[in-house]
Amino acid sequence: MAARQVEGREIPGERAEAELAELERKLLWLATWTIHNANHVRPNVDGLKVGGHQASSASLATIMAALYFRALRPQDRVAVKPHASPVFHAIQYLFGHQSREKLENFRGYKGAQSYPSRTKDVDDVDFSTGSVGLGVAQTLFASLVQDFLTAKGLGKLPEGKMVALVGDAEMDEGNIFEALLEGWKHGLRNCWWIVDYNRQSLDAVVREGLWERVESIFRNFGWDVVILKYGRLLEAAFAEPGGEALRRFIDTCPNQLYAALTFQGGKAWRKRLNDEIGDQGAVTALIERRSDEELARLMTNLGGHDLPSLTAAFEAARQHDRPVCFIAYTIKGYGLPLAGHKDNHAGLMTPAQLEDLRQRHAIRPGHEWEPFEGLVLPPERLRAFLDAAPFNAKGTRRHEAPALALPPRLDVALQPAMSTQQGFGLLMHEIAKRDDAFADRVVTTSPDVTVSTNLGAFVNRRGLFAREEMADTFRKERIPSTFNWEFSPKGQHMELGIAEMNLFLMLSALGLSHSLFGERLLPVGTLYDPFIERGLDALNYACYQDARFLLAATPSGVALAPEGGAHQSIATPLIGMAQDGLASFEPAFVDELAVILRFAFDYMQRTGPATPEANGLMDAQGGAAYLRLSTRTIEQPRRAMDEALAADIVAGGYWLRRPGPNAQVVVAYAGALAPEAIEAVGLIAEDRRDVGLLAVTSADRLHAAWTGAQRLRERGEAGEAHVERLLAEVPGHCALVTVIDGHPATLGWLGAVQGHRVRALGVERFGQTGTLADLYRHYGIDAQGIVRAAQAMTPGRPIRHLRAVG
Ligand SMILES: Cc1ncc(C[n+]2csc(CCOP(=O)(O)OP(=O)(O)O)c2C)c(N)n1
Ligand SMILES: [Mg+2]
Repeated sequence: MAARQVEGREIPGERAEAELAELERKLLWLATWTIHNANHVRPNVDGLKVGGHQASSASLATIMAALYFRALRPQDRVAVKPHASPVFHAIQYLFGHQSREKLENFRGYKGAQSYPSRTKDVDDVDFSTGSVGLGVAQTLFASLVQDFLTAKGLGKLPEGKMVALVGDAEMDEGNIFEALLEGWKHGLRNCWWIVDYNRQSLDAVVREGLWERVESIFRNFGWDVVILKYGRLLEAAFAEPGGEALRRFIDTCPNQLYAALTFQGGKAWRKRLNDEIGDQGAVTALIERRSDEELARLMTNLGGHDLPSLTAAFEAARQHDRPVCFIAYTIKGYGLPLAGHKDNHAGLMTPAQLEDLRQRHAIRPGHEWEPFEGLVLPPERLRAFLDAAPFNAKGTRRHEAPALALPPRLDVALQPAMSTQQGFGLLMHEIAKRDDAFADRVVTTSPDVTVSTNLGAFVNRRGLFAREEMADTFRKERIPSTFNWEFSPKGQHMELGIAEMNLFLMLSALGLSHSLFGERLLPVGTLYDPFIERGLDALNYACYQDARFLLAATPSGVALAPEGGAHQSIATPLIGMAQDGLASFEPAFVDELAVILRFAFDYMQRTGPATPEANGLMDAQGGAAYLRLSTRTIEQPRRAMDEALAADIVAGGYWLRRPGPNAQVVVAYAGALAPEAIEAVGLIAEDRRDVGLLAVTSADRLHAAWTGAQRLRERGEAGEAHVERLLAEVPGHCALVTVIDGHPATLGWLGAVQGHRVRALGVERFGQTGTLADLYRHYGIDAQGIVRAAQAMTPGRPIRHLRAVG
């Protein structure tokens, strides 16, 4: 076959099949050796064995060879099944993007990661994987982001395929199906999911006929389905006399039995085939024409292990932009003595088995890591082939995009009383009115709570995104409505269905746009705070990938009092503190929110080196931001926002009322409980001296910087955290009463900073319906609750404003 031109670069045609086959063998060896080395060669002090990689990697080696060495283009992006990470690292090693040192240290400290990681690995990982199902869905949302950029004429690169290598057991994860539905709504294109149909999961062999369910689901959602069941050897055998009987045997053979025979090998296949379909005629002849070894090879020549079938299927799919699900039949542990055994997930080859494999791959001791050791073709030819592989032609593929200039302040007209949610809506509306690149790059998204989280005004101005125009029928019919729900390619709001997993995966894809596609977007997602927990793993995943986005969660705490416990959030402030990659804030007032919002848009775009060791904060590197907001309308302070106050708000707290030198009590509050804290301080102040009031805008940042400062001092360096400076003013005998509409542990640690006694008030139990006043009283987070705590903590006469508890 003549050489072909692909994107101006000549790549070899049929001639290259030999190279491809050799490198596929090499991947199997390198992946297997990497794992073996990690278990048997490198001193393993913990005695921890690497489970789950050897057999899983072997399952995907052929598919990955076909993809990376032939089918993929530089603009394509891939999420690799977690346990195929050794194969991925081996590919990058052959391409020259991974070091031998890191492979030798696979799963070790700072070695190649067990599961491909965008942030921890050095070898050009497109999407991290690990928590099964998430990487798969991530490719779908990345396709939608690519479409968003294309529609706006922003895509500098040719459109790529967003590819997921999916373990068949991953299909049990519900988030995949939630994503499918969303993809269908948005007219998904350019997305390939390749199911590694080895019919095995971690514990078991999968149910019969799973592929039929999978096929019909995908077809229902408008995907092409390509089933790669038989390799070319099998197809040729089917064409021989008696071949139809062989095909029938395979098609009706239960998964368990097929796996067991694969494990047992050629002799077992011969016996079984002769017993079941032997006819002393054509079928028997077909079987007997083959040696045991040939028979074993034939029977395991499934589509997913057949390079020509795979490359042809990928080539055909590249001719159009429809989403494609490939169901590739494979064998877990293919090419290894573990092949097919139902317990092989944690299986590891013994040293003796490894020796046998070494001999079969012609690897000399001491030459295990050499890229072309044991291969037949000359190294120059293999190197030339790797260099010419289209995927690798442009080297690694991380992009960068400059930060967008932000206005010096974000402002909004303050009303005497308002809620942070209302303020958020107004601030976003002000942004929508702007005529600059900053406003044009904001992308909002929400899981069916756009209007109820106050994004409506932004969306009215900036429109909803769809690849094709769609008019708002209510508007066309002249039916009055507050909201203009028009879709167009110009729109900047991605409307999602209710699934919160999809929200976070969408934010993750939008928030990686600068790195994946070279175009910076400023994603803003809104949801009800309690439903963060529904999408928590996807939020964690987004942060793990270092996606940059802003999350506005509202309402929060018991603010939705009449809706009951199902709509109230307790744990989210602690999630905000504990989640790496996410700076969390809980402002009380709208002027604080304006400062924080401006900071968050800046923080999202930072690209400096990681500095958490130095000061506990990620202020050079930046990250995502989470604003816990409220629907509660509260009185707003009238004050000038000077630079010092703004800096304190971003650092996490400031004195609303400074404690005097003899202070007996300090009340520290976060968020919408400001009025209760202010009222309580007024009541306490009549009977206790010098009472202070500390506004906490970010427990997360206060805590992180405190930890950082301690670490610095332990190393003999200077460091003082903002919270240490704030509390240094408070006399040692003074008591702290902290209060938050959330779990009390969020602020309870404040007592440890300078050794003050502390009583932490908050919500610990599921809520119930009621008015806000009812619930604040019920949880003891009303002014009386705060006064009661203050009295119990401090000596002196009874506080006269404390009512007897009835
Ligand atoms: C959310 C989540 N749950 C559980 C696991 C543990 N786990 C890792 S792989 C796996 C199943 C693997 O089956 P499959 O996807 O078919 O891949 P194969 O083992 O066949 O290579 C499980 C349960 C995980 N990584 N993530
Ligand atoms: Mg499997």
